[in-house]
Amino acid sequence: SGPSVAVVGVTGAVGQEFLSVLSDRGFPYRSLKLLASKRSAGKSVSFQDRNFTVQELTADSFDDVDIALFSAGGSISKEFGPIAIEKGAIVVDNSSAFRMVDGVPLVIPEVNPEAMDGIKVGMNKGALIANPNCSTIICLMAATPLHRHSKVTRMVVSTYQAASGAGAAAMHELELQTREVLEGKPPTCNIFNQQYAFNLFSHNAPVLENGYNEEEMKMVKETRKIWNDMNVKVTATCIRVPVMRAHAESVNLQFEKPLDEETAREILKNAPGVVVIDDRASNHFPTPLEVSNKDDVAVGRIRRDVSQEGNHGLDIFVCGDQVRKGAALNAVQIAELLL
Ligand code: 11C
Repeated sequence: SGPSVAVVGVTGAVGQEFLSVLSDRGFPYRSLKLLASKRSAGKSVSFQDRNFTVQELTADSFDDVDIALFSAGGSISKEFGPIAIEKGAIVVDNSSAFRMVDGVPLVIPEVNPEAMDGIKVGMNKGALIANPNCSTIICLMAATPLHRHSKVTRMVVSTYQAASGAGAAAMHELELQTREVLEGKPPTCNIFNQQYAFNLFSHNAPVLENGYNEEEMKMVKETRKIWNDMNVKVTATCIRVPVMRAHAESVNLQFEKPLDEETAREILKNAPGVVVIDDRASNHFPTPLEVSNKDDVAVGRIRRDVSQEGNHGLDIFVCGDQVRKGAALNAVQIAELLL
């Protein structure tokens, strides 16, 4: 029993993680279809002690599909998302293609589940729910519980983003380059056009007219949509660092009403999906390695911003697994809300 589920882009880093998360959470399904490009069609994937054959994604793939989890890039979502909806499927889309479209819910289940109210399997029509950008999800998992207590008026984010955000090929290139550099060889630069191992650089998303890159503007726009607050001031600087699969973010928050650091720490300790790692005595704070393959987002370095009056500002440091909470887990949690 349960819905019939399709995974689109199953051979990618997030696609593979969809399978792990579905299994870990015991997601109920009556059938499972694994879809990918023609290149990957025919491959065998083992899942829950069964072997599945990857099928080529075509316009006919969505007959009888209730929930389609998409993570195959924006152009595939744009082409096949509307087809899936037309066939009555509910699409949970990990790409940026539809996030900012009016009427498309952009959901982090711990933050704004109400945005998808009324969308359920069995409602006899298709729909699409967008999964936010991973940097936005990880940031808002920590910032929202504080924002609910004392409204955030301005947020300044600096990211330290892992290879996984650019896909499995980028993860492979980081590993390869690390080996090459240690062996004194010139690093292979296919994905980023510059040395990644033992280096860091501005996020690879295209730079826009205003000098921000697309990743930074996603954080600005998606935060406003998720918080349903067009006035919140957000600015971001996004950097790619040579870390495998978890993003770190420094977040500076300015509040309308005072919020002291002790209260903030208590709020975060009680927030679902958040764990506080904030041990000043032993200098132990969140690290990408510590959150890798974990569901929870870790928060630490919780401190009063000394540049602001009284308790109107806080600095926090957040780490979250980009492939898991930043993508696959969040999407599967959305799918759970559909049941
Ligand atoms: C990264 N967040 O870490 C990006 C990748 O809008 O879903 C995903 C881009 C997106 O590089």
